[in-house]
Amino acid sequence: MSAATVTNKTGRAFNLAEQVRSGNVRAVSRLITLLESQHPDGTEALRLLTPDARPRIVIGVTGYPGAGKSTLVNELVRAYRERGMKVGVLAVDVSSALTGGALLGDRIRMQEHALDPGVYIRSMATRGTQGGLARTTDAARLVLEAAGYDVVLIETVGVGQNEADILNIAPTVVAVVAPGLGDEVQAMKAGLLETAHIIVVNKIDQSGAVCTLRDLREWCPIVIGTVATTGEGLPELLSAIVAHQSKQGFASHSN
Ligand SMILES: Nc1nc2c(ncn2[C@@H]2O[C@H](COP(=O)(O)OP(=O)(O)OP(=O)(O)O)[C@@H](O)[C@H]2O)c(=O)[nH]1
Ligand SMILES: [Mg+2]
Repeated sequence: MSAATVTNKTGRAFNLAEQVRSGNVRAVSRLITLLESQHPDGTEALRLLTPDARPRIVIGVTGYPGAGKSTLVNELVRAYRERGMKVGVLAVDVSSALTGGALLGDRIRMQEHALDPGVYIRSMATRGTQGGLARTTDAARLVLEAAGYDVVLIETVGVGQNEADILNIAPTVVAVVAPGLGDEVQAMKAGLLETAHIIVVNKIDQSGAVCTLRDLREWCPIVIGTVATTGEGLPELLSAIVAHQSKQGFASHSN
């Protein structure tokens, strides 16, 4: 590689890193795309993004397909925006078996925030590689933090390896279940306990909610009932997130 090529490459990465740092949304998207395709410019730009010392809130939202993760994320975005914080959302498609429909659905459910310049929403595919969620999502989180997002919310379907991966990325993990799953909830219990710091039983407007709540509370210390479509239970969830983060020693500015 000639000296000119090296300089060119470093120059491009440097410019991109600068733009990201200034909060340029297009630069953020471009860098995440470069990172997804493992382009050397992306790797170099990421290296140049030294994390700053501001405290960030990083929350993983995992759980069963259709349990209401995106609706809940939408409500969390609203709550943090009301506190004047910039919010980044990474909706991670973890399996090639999932169609684009799920991601489209996520976008529609979060559409009310689409025109808000303080909110960045990105769907990401991990191409089914093991550890793909950890690598690319963590890099995207760093990009968002460098671009000045105070809160990063990561939505992923909780299946298999992804459950463990999300713990490496997000210091606070919220697992979402819906009532009436019966045996499925039983089967999930062990996984939930290992993965999640906070369990949300969403859709408590539906039958079976009391039973599911009671059942899970015997197992898990923090179980919160919500109706994501109306915002019921959101204040309790936000308090639980703050409590968990302060217990972990994270400075919290979400009050
Ligand atoms: N009745 C009721 N419906 C809800 C509630 N929360 C979400 N829903 C509905 O449940 C459906 C699925 O919600 P999503 O937020 O897309 O669920 P998700 O977990 O993100 O789904 P995937 O990303 O496809 O796994 C939507 O039709 C929501 O409107 C709730 O608290 N009560
Ligand atoms: Mg979703």
